[in-house]
Amino acid sequence: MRKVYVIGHKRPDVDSIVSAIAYAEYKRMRGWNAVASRTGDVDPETNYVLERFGFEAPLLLNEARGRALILVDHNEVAQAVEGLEEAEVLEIVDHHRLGGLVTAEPIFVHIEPTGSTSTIIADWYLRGGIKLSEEIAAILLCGIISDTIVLRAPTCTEKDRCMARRLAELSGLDIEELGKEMLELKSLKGERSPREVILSDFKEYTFGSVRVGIGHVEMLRPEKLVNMRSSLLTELKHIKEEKGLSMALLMLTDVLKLDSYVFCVADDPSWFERAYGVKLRGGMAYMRGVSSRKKQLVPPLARLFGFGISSS
Ligand SMILES: [Mn+2]
Repeated sequence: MRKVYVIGHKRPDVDSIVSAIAYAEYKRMRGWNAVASRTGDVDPETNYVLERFGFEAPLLLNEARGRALILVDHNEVAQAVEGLEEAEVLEIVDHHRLGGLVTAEPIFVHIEPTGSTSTIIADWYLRGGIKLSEEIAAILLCGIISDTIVLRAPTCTEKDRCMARRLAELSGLDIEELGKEMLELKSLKGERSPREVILSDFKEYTFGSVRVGIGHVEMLRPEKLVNMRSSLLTELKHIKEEKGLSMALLMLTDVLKLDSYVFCVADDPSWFERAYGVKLRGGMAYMRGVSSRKKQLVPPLARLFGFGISSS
């Protein structure tokens, strides 16, 4: 039987890794030859989740040419494994904006604006009456907690809360306790070099002909990093040039206040204010009530630059 690789985005986070593991398992129980995979190293938060609940990191796939794939937790080519254009995508299960992928065949797509991909997969397990082990329930709960900042982010929906409660029951875990441990581990990202901070969770987006990169770090006490703003801005500028981007942003979210410091380097300095209605001061802005990249930083850019969908 043909092997199908279930894979999340580059620079994988907890949700990307655990969705791949749980959905591959779900597909295997339905008779598929599915293998959980990843493209990139696991971060400390993910590593903690895998070790605590007894899972190996998914198979590392640097290149996907000629392979059959199921994409979880992303659907944009710029965020996907190398060689995607020459791979066959069979399914997409995701909670992000549609990012322009084109396929040869009709495929199964499920995109739902939930707080995490783990929420969608947990729902399928529970509704499909498929046996959900304590361990899979535990890692799916971690996926929800990690993506929704312990159910507090503006992306968190009633469905996320409901799934989290049920998964907590099934795995015997306490959501707040687990959340506290994971937030501490997320904050470790803030102790790296400026380059590692920016790239630890860096996603690229295409809006027509404009390419934008946005790094996101969620942490306790982001002021520690704001104090090194000039070195962060210098490094952000390097990364923007290296990757040939028109604009590069770095979002430092305070996970207790759910506000963010946003750093910006752009070809046109007026883009930021036009998109967000906030003025940059010394390359940075403090944005109150902003903590979601996909819901609060990306849509204004899509509206400013256009979507690049041809109407002909
Ligand atoms: Mn996710």
